[in-house]
Amino acid sequence: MTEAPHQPYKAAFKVESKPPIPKFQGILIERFRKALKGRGANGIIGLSRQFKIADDNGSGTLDFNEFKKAVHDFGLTLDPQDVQGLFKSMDIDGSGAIDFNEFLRVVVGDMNPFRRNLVERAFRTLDVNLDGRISLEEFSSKYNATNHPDVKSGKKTEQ
Ligand SMILES: [Ca+2]
Ligand SMILES: [Ca+2]
Repeated sequence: MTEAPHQPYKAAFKVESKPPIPKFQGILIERFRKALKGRGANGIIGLSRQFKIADDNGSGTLDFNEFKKAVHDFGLTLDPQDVQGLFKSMDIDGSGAIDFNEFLRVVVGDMNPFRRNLVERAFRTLDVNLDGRISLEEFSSKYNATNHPDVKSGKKTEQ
Protein backbone atom coordinates (compact mmCIF):
# COMPACT_ATOMS: atom_id res chain seq x y z
CA MET A 1 0.00 0.00 0.00
CA THR A 2 1.24 3.46 -0.82
CA GLU A 3 0.97 6.34 1.54
CA ALA A 4 -2.08 8.53 1.10
CA PRO A 5 -1.25 11.75 -0.72
CA HIS A 6 -0.99 14.82 1.44
CA GLN A 7 -4.00 16.99 1.09
CA PRO A 8 -3.56 20.66 0.38
CA TYR A 9 -3.41 22.54 3.64
CA LYS A 10 -6.75 24.28 3.16
CA ALA A 11 -8.52 21.01 2.59
CA ALA A 12 -7.94 19.94 6.15
CA PHE A 13 -11.10 21.53 7.39
CA LYS A 14 -13.16 21.59 4.21
CA VAL A 15 -15.86 19.68 5.95
CA GLU A 16 -18.49 20.73 3.44
CA SER A 17 -16.59 19.47 0.44
CA LYS A 18 -16.22 15.97 1.78
CA PRO A 19 -18.20 13.34 -0.05
CA PRO A 20 -21.50 13.10 1.77
CA ILE A 21 -21.51 10.58 4.56
CA PRO A 22 -24.13 7.88 4.04
CA LYS A 23 -27.16 8.61 6.17
CA PHE A 24 -26.76 5.64 8.44
CA GLN A 25 -23.11 6.39 9.16
CA GLY A 26 -24.14 9.98 9.74
CA ILE A 27 -26.40 8.77 12.53
CA LEU A 28 -23.55 6.80 14.07
CA ILE A 29 -21.26 9.82 13.91
CA GLU A 30 -23.97 11.92 15.48
CA ARG A 31 -24.20 9.49 18.38
CA PHE A 32 -20.45 9.49 18.74
CA ARG A 33 -20.39 13.30 18.91
CA LYS A 34 -23.13 13.31 21.51
CA ALA A 35 -21.24 10.77 23.61
CA LEU A 36 -18.11 12.92 23.46
CA LYS A 37 -20.04 16.01 24.44
CA GLY A 38 -21.56 14.09 27.30
CA ARG A 39 -18.02 13.63 28.57
CA GLY A 40 -17.36 17.34 28.37
CA ALA A 41 -15.20 17.00 25.27
CA ASN A 42 -16.45 20.09 23.54
CA GLY A 43 -13.36 22.13 22.86
CA ILE A 44 -10.07 21.14 21.35
CA ILE A 45 -8.50 20.52 24.76
CA GLY A 46 -11.24 18.20 25.91
CA LEU A 47 -11.12 16.32 22.63
CA SER A 48 -7.38 15.86 22.81
CA ARG A 49 -7.74 14.50 26.34
CA GLN A 50 -10.31 11.95 25.25
CA PHE A 51 -8.13 11.04 22.32
CA LYS A 52 -5.09 10.52 24.51
CA ILE A 53 -7.06 8.45 26.97
CA ALA A 54 -8.30 6.25 24.13
CA ASP A 55 -4.80 5.89 22.66
CA ASP A 56 -3.72 3.11 24.98
CA ASN A 57 -0.34 2.41 23.41
CA GLY A 58 0.52 6.08 22.93
CA SER A 59 1.03 5.68 19.18
CA GLY A 60 -0.77 8.95 18.40
CA THR A 61 -3.46 7.07 16.47
CA LEU A 62 -6.41 4.94 17.43
CA ASP A 63 -6.38 1.49 15.94
CA PHE A 64 -9.59 -0.47 15.72
CA ASN A 65 -9.23 -2.13 19.11
CA GLU A 66 -8.51 1.13 20.87
CA PHE A 67 -11.41 2.72 19.07
CA LYS A 68 -13.75 -0.12 19.99
CA LYS A 69 -12.78 0.25 23.62
CA ALA A 70 -13.22 4.03 23.49
CA VAL A 71 -16.69 3.70 21.99
CA HIS A 72 -17.56 1.42 24.87
CA ASP A 73 -15.98 3.78 27.41
CA PHE A 74 -17.97 6.67 25.97
CA GLY A 75 -21.08 4.72 26.89
CA LEU A 76 -22.15 3.97 23.33
CA THR A 77 -23.80 0.63 22.74
CA LEU A 78 -23.27 -0.31 19.14
CA ASP A 79 -23.38 -3.54 17.20
CA PRO A 80 -19.93 -4.78 16.19
CA GLN A 81 -20.63 -3.97 12.53
CA ASP A 82 -21.69 -0.45 13.50
CA VAL A 83 -18.45 0.09 15.37
CA GLN A 84 -16.68 -1.07 12.23
CA GLY A 85 -18.75 1.29 10.09
CA LEU A 86 -18.09 4.21 12.39
CA PHE A 87 -14.39 3.44 12.41
CA LYS A 88 -14.28 3.31 8.62
CA SER A 89 -16.15 6.56 8.18
CA MET A 90 -13.80 8.29 10.63
CA ASP A 91 -10.66 6.85 9.05
CA ILE A 92 -10.82 9.29 6.18
CA ASP A 93 -7.51 8.38 4.54
CA GLY A 94 -8.14 4.67 4.95
CA SER A 95 -4.90 4.12 6.87
CA GLY A 96 -6.55 1.64 9.23
CA ALA A 97 -6.18 3.98 12.19
CA ILE A 98 -7.79 7.21 13.30
CA ASP A 99 -5.32 10.01 13.83
CA PHE A 100 -6.03 13.10 15.90
CA ASN A 101 -6.78 15.10 12.78
CA GLU A 102 -9.43 12.66 11.61
CA PHE A 103 -10.86 12.53 15.09
CA LEU A 104 -11.16 16.32 15.19
CA ARG A 105 -12.75 16.60 11.78
CA VAL A 106 -15.63 14.37 12.65
CA VAL A 107 -16.49 16.36 15.71
CA VAL A 108 -15.87 19.78 14.20
CA GLY A 109 -18.32 19.09 11.37
CA ASP A 110 -21.13 19.53 13.85
CA MET A 111 -20.05 22.85 15.27
CA ASN A 112 -21.69 26.17 14.59
CA PRO A 113 -19.65 28.61 12.46
CA PHE A 114 -18.40 30.57 15.45
CA ARG A 115 -17.12 27.54 17.27
CA ARG A 116 -15.73 26.01 14.13
CA ASN A 117 -13.86 29.22 13.44
CA LEU A 118 -12.27 29.01 16.88
CA VAL A 119 -11.17 25.46 16.28
CA GLU A 120 -9.85 26.31 12.82
CA ARG A 121 -7.78 29.09 14.30
CA ALA A 122 -6.48 26.80 16.99
CA PHE A 123 -5.76 24.26 14.28
CA ARG A 124 -3.68 26.71 12.25
CA THR A 125 -1.72 27.70 15.33
CA LEU A 126 -1.11 24.08 16.18
CA ASP A 127 -0.13 22.90 12.74
CA VAL A 128 3.52 23.77 13.18
CA ASN A 129 4.86 22.13 10.05
CA LEU A 130 1.89 23.33 7.96
CA ASP A 131 1.10 19.96 6.49
CA GLY A 132 -2.60 20.39 7.18
CA ARG A 133 -2.54 17.91 10.00
CA ILE A 134 -1.99 18.16 13.71
CA SER A 135 0.14 15.60 15.37
CA LEU A 136 -0.17 15.04 19.07
CA GLU A 137 3.41 16.26 19.40
CA GLU A 138 2.44 19.56 17.83
CA PHE A 139 -0.54 19.69 20.07
CA SER A 140 1.43 19.04 23.23
CA SER A 141 4.12 21.55 22.34
CA LYS A 142 1.54 24.33 22.13
CA TYR A 143 -0.74 23.30 24.90
CA ASN A 144 1.79 22.75 27.61
CA ALA A 145 -0.46 21.51 30.36
CA THR A 146 1.13 23.61 33.07
CA ASN A 147 0.19 26.79 31.23
CA HIS A 148 -3.39 25.86 30.72
CA PRO A 149 -5.79 28.17 32.62
CA ASP A 150 -7.72 25.21 34.04
CA VAL A 151 -4.54 23.80 35.52
CA LYS A 152 -3.54 27.12 37.00
CA SER A 153 -6.93 27.53 38.59
CA GLY A 154 -6.59 24.07 40.09
CA LYS A 155 -9.45 22.44 38.20
CA LYS A 156 -7.20 19.92 36.55
CA THR A 157 -4.03 18.23 37.56
CA GLU A 158 -1.27 17.83 35.08
CA GLN A 159 -0.85 14.25 33.91
CA1 LIG B 1 -2.76 3.76 19.45
CA1 LIG C 1 -6.43 7.41 9.10
